[in-house]
Amino acid sequence: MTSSLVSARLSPAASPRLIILAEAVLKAGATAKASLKRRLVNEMLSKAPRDYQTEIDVAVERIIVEELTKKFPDYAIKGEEAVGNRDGSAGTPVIYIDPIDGTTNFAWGIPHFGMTISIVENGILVAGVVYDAMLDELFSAELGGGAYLNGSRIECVANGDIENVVVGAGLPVPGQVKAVSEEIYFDALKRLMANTAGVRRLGSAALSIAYVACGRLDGFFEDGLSLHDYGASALLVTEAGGTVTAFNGRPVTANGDILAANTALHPWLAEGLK
Ligand code: 2AM
Ligand code: CA
Repeated sequence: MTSSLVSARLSPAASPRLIILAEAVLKAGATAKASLKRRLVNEMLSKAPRDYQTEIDVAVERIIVEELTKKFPDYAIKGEEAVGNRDGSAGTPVIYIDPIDGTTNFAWGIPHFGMTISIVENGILVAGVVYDAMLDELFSAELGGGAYLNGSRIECVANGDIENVVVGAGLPVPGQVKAVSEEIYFDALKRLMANTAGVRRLGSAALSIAYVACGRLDGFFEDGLSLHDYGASALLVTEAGGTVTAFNGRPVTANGDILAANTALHPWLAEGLK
């Protein structure tokens, strides 16, 4: 895809480096899409119980790393699969890559996974892309530049009408919930089932949070995420006028408990996680 075709899918004011992130993720997306199929457990690596890695997680990260290493020779790289990780000198920007977010979906052949890259500069998220290769949907955002889906500006839908919200949430594997007790977490899910229009467990935190940014979900929470998973999408939500915090309503920490929602709904969701 030529640079001008890629640019047409971003903000008209997209920086050259956002265009490079988009080009890299689109290129890698073709490989991921073509490789989707049901895999058996003995065809994968288990990084930990219930935490899988397919050969495609690695191959796709390699494609992204090769592109970005050329274009950003002095940036640090932190990929989830550690294919080409490198440190930068103090103060250099850091590129975070999650080649396949929703690896369990991918490994079972379920066509819903995100591919995501973000840039953190001086500790602040400044740019990010999230790509759904199956639907060819490219989400992108830059700090202060708004959030976009395939070249159209997106915004959270300010809907706090509890009976008529749809909320995404992680259904945790054992040990994933740490920010609150499992009892509080499961009570929060029950509260959603009892009061809202529906709860969705889509299986990719990156895409679910991107869905909050464009209003397909009113809110989302999951514990135990890493910056690789949520960085780009968190920037999408804040640039789309939404709110992203830890479960307790304070700034997100390295613990990775993430509560993203439109601003009208966020306080009600935070109340349920107390
Ligand atoms: P991943 O696919 O890149 O591992 C699914 O619940 C979401 O949580 C995905 O975005 C997944 O990212 C993330 N996640 C974080 N820790 C996980 C774990 N231990 N097991 C499964 N998914 C995990
Ligand atoms: Ca992953």
